[in-house]
Amino acid sequence: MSPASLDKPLTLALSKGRIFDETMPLLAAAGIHVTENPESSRKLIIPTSSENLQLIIVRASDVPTYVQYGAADFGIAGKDVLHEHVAEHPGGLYQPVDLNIARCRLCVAVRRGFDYEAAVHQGARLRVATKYVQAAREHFAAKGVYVDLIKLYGSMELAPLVGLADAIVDLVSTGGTLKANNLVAVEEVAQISSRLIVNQASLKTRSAELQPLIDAFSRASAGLA
Ligand code: PRT
Ligand code: MG
Repeated sequence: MSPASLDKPLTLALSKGRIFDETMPLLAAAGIHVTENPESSRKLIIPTSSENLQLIIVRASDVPTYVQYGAADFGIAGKDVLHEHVAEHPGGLYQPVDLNIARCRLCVAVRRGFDYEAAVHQGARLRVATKYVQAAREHFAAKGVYVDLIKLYGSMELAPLVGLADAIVDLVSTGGTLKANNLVAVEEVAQISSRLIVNQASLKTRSAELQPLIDAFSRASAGLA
């Protein structure tokens, strides 16, 4: 769990796509600019206008791992990803700020026409496909509903269409993906946004460099609440 070595710039772990895009204004508010775009450049280590800060681009679900082990000093990850990560690997991550970016909802969804309420009411054992096994398990346990969870890594929307599952637990933002696949959201599991996460050792040994950035992100994101 050691922090990145002291002669290196601070390292911020991000995923490309919406989290990268929505983090750029927060960095700009801290006076930091990024000229390279990870969508077009294949670089995984991206410099910034600050000599003391570099970005690394990793899969969204790998961000907590890089930060927990100190390969990145800090990072930005969705609460969906953090919840699953922390359940399996508790400790080592400080989560100081809800950045209010990449907002969406974690929902239960079923095929249009499937009577979810009736199935739950009758105590039917539901087959639920999801990438968010931990959150799904907790949600259905709290409702007292028996489920068989099937772990998937993507394209959850397909599962009810081909008979793999009765329901899915997946992220919804515009609702366009559910609609295009003839699915409907029947329950909200959680409201999701992304949090800043910080390696606990880095926070102690590099706080003079980290704290001003944490404060700037915090101020900029308060405007998005
Ligand atoms: O894509 P990859 O497999 O590499 O990883 P990822 O899907 O975890 O990463 P990414 O970049 O897609 O998402 C990063 C984070 O953004 C997630 O962990 C969430 O916290 C957040 N976020 C916000 C979302 C969405 N909105 C979202 N809509 N993540 C995914 N989606 C997907 C959703 O899974 C569904 O397939 O978009 C689809 C639904 O979108 P709508 O607009 O059609 O409802
Ligand atoms: Mg994705």
